[in-house]
Amino acid sequence: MAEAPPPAPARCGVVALMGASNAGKSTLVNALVGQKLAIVSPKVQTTRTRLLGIALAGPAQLLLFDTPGLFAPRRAIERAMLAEARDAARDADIRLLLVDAVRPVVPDALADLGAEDAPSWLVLNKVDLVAKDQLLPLAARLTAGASFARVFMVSALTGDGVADLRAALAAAVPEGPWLYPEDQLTDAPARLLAAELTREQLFLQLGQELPYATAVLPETFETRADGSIAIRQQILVERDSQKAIVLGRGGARIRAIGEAARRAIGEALGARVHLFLHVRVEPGWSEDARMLKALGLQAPGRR
Ligand SMILES: Nc1nc2c(ncn2[C@@H]2O[C@H](COP(=O)(O)OP(=O)(O)OP(=O)(O)O)[C@@H](O)[C@H]2O)c(=O)[nH]1
Ligand SMILES: [Mg+2]
Repeated sequence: MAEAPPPAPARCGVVALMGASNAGKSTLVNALVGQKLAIVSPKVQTTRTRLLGIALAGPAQLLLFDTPGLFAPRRAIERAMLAEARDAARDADIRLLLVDAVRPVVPDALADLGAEDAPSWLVLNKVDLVAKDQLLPLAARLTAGASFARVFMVSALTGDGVADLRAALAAAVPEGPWLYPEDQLTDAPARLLAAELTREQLFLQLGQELPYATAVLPETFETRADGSIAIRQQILVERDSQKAIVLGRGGARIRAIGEAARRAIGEALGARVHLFLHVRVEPGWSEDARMLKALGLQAPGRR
């Protein structure tokens, strides 16, 4: 038998996905990993914490940080979200600036993100929605006066260009041993991913403003003897009136949210899931350092 060629040296690096809210960062992390980890919605400010997605590409392990979209923060929770994005950028080997090709916004905050020594790549996303002849002028405008090492055009939704981007990242991250086992896709525990999937339904099923008044707190997560998983979560709202809307007439809304979340969690965990949701009024949770910590966000000023 012929001897196998020597294996290529292992590579491993941190990639931070940055950009305006709604640019498609979470969709792209899922596409690069090849599995849904990060929640996605048509509303802005869906992602609240840094989420690690782990992708494999040949000899490379890519540690992809999905981050909250950048915007001018007002509430404590928003300052904590911005800090999450900044921290991810600081630790990165490569920063991807994701720009929605339909609404090409580059947040001001990206000018002073630090880590100037890490190369930044421009990724134009949602190219499925834009005529091809508009893309080159747009890329030229965005790169004028900026120092992007590379430019990519992708559709995170259709997967167009994603394999090229993954391969380029794999070739660009430094040589070094993999930091996670090869079958690990994220460092987030299953109970947190499950809470995020419930939060995704709040974003998808509630009106424009209400999702921002809500959070999902994981309570218990138990595997039963029959292999099914029983999950209890609290949905936090700020006021009684919001609780009434989340419950809906005769409890119809919370049932629909619970049913969709239960299905999504079951799919993600590959198990039968029993989901118990409890809506609790917690005035001022989004300003409460203790509550933000329980939700996986460090209160700003404490880091
Ligand atoms: N047509 C199209 N839609 C996309 C593409 N990528 C993302 N979207 C949609 O854009 C919306 C926002 O996507 P997200 O992945 O949640 O965006 P995000 O940048 O993570 O947003 P925040 O977490 O709020 O900062 C969703 O409705 C996605 O389905 C794409 O390539 N093409
Ligand atoms: Mg997101």
